[in-house]
Amino acid sequence: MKNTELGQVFASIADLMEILGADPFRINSYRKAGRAVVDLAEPIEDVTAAGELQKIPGIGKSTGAKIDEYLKTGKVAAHQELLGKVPPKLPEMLAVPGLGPKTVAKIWKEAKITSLGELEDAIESGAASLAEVPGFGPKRMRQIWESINFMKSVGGRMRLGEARQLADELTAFVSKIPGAKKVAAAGSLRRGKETIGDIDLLCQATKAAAPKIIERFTKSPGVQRVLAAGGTKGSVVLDREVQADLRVVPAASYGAALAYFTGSKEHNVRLRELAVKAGMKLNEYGLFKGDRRVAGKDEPGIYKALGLQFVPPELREDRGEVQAARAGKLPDLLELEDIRGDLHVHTDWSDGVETIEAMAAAAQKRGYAYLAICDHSKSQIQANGLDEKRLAEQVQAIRKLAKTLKGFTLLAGVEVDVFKDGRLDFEADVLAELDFVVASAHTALSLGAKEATRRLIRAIEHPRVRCIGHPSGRIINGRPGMELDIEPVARAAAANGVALEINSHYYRLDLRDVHVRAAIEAGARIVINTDAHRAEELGMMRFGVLTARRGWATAADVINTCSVGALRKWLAA
Ligand code: DGT
Ligand code: CA
Ligand code: CA
Ligand code: ZN
Repeated sequence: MKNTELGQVFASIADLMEILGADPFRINSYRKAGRAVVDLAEPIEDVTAAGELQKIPGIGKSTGAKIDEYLKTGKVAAHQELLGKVPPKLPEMLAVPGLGPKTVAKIWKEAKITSLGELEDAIESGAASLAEVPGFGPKRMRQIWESINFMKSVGGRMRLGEARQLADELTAFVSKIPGAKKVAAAGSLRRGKETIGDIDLLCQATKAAAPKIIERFTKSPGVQRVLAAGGTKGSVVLDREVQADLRVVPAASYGAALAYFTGSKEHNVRLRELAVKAGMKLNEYGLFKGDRRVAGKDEPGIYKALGLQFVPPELREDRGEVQAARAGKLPDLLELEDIRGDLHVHTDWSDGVETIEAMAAAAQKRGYAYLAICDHSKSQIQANGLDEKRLAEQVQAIRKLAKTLKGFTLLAGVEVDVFKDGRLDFEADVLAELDFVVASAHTALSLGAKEATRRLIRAIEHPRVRCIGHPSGRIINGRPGMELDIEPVARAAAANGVALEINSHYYRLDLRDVHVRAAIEAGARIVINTDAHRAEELGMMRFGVLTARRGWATAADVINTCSVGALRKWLAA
């Protein structure tokens, strides 16, 4: 369906008209048409084919004709004409958070700047032409500069853990506003995606209370600019140039809105198709049979009325979950509470900040049954990696402490470096002294798929290795890491009793979701570790679990859901 594309065309027409100084009334009619198309529950193609375009509020004769034209030719001539009237790279400035058409017009007409690159140069060099534009004081310049940098560094997307933090703070704030009943984060954040474009919050309240809630929301701590504040929706830009939207909805449609704004867009499309087939209509207000709302107050009710199992948010990516839910074959996903221990943490023996005792105590406090201390090996010089002698001393210290701990198992392990060719930083007899061996690549991470796969398989085939740590070595928004051919890696892991790690740190989340699923399908076991370098980082486990869920993992697929007894058995095998 072409609703989103068309919505973008109309939004672009409106932006260009605004830059060119057209009649506000006409600009507004295109914005309205754009929203109407995007908000439409049915595919725009179907509505057009049924000759019902003009019935949509917000679509007039002229916008209707343009929809027709777009569906026939894939273009809108008037849009092309407008594009021809501005410098070709001018529209790219509109992508900078906080730069709207009016500002872009000023920058272009008064400072003669025609692209993002020129804008950066002008700010950097303190160009007088820009400083003379009204409204471009030093503060505004700095804001724009920060926006551009943020956009470039992370492609405008922030890491899951960072977004979670901001969203939790906002949610807590909004929950305390009088009249706010339920508050929840929706969008990609609720789905646990590794990066988040913007934060989507939902609040249940009466229509009467809504404007006041929006107004208070725009004054939340951390708000830098207010983009919009209406009767039921507010949009703000937070300190780190992240956008957050709050929508206030009544109780009767809270579940429908939660489902709609949780997405993904593609999952929503599948649900709507099912609804249409069943002679119903699904949108953010509810599931309707004619004028009667058959579901909408809660999410489970919607799935049920569509004849589906409840689909957990992490699965809503249109990766076969709707078909599975229809057949009653969704996996029973792993939960955070299923995790019984962490098998990869660091201490002050290498580059961690806490003692062995402190890490063990923190793990016990979390209710874990076991913990494996896995500090770095000798070639990790900058991380104060252990040589054979210090490793032996550490093993002694761990075993001594372990004897004193009641109802808790402390394992002596190591995170041994895997060299470029797949050999390890320690000899087999050194590794034989340990309870658990994590093998990780920390260098030469730009290997192509073939070499990387060979490298990891060689490490997997080492008789003492039981886990491959952060298999690709990527850093989200930092470096891409090695390309893995996950299937052969997972098959080798399965054959050799090696678990593939999901590293829970939100900088890594490695294995990533689709690799988790492929690895499980190839028969491999997964282990979810935090790689904590301080006690509080044990809390990163939640992100690893989200990633596992996005990879369709059940508790049985994950080794550290086992009891100590079962873990010991697996280790001995
Ligand atoms: P993000 O913010 O890029 O990380 O990804 P999302 O999934 O949070 O996307 P966002 O913020 O654009 O929209 C939130 C949800 O709203 C999205 O997952 C599904 C729903 N949604 C937004 N636009 C559309 C649309 O044009 N059609 C449909 N069916 N759903 C939409
Ligand atoms: Ca979002
Ligand atoms: Ca959004
Ligand atoms: Zn580590």
